[in-house]
Amino acid sequence: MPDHLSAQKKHNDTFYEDVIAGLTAFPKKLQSKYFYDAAGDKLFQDIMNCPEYYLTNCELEIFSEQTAELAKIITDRFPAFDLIELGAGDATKPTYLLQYLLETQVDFTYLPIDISANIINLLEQNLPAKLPDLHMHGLNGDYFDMLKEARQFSSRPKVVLFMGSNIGNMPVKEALGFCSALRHELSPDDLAIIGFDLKKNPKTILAAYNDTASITQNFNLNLLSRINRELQADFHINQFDHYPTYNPETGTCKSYLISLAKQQVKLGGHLIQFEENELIDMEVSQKYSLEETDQLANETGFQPVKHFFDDKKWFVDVIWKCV
Ligand code: AVI
Repeated sequence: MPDHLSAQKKHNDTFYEDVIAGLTAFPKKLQSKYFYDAAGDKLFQDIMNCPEYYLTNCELEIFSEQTAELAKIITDRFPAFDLIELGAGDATKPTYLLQYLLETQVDFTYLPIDISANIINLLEQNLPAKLPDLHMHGLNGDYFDMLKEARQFSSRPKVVLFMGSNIGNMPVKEALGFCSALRHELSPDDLAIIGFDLKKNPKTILAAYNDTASITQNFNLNLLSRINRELQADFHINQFDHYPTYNPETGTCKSYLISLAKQQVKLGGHLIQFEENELIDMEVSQKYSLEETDQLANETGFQPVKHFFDDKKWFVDVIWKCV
């Protein structure tokens, strides 16, 4: 079997195994990393344009209005470095930083890492047209495998970007493990720039995951459509409803799909039974206080250097130094 086909098969097998494990567990659970097929990517773009979904604009404001200050923290420390972005997406936000670094003739290489080959290909096609002087090298694969690879071909100091509150899609314990693992791949004095969505008025947070145009609902339901299509299941999509929640005590925002009837779903050799009102746990989007982000740094081998806020102080990009 050609390499790309065997990689695709392995991906499908893992997807199938994860879905079966999740839907035979109690409570039922699906992993939000599977939201992002082509339709899911498009729906997420639409979410980012929803008036209620403030996160993207807040972080865009930070990167577009405080670019020089952000750059200075890096360039005061390193004359030359690698700027590594985890989960690069379309690189809209870091483009401000990339452009500024190029204009000020800083010596750096941009290394976007993404699990999606499609995203890396698009970046390699599109970014050189926007930023012709940019040195870039896209890395397609798992974050930590690719960080290891980056270390093998370059010994320059590393600045790792992990934006968009992607860290919020991990439960707090997993975020601790993630930050420790990230620290393990870096060297003393290297930097990490991480975007956290901050605790705020609970109604503002809940509205961001409960938009009036129902795009977030469709984003969640799209995973059931994907399972139908890719794993030959027979979910009746209109028999499930989106139920977002936010707990202001813990900062945990969670989305569920609720079965509107007692029903069963065929999936491979399995028959999955749903009771009426039974839930599928779909996604966590954890919110942090500033103190909690500092604590996360201190517990995982980093030291907070600076906090960059948007005007409303709804979002923070923290700069952490490896100790
Ligand atoms: C990608 N991630 C940070 C988004 C979030 O806010 O948790 C995904 C998302 N889910 C629903 N809306 C947006």
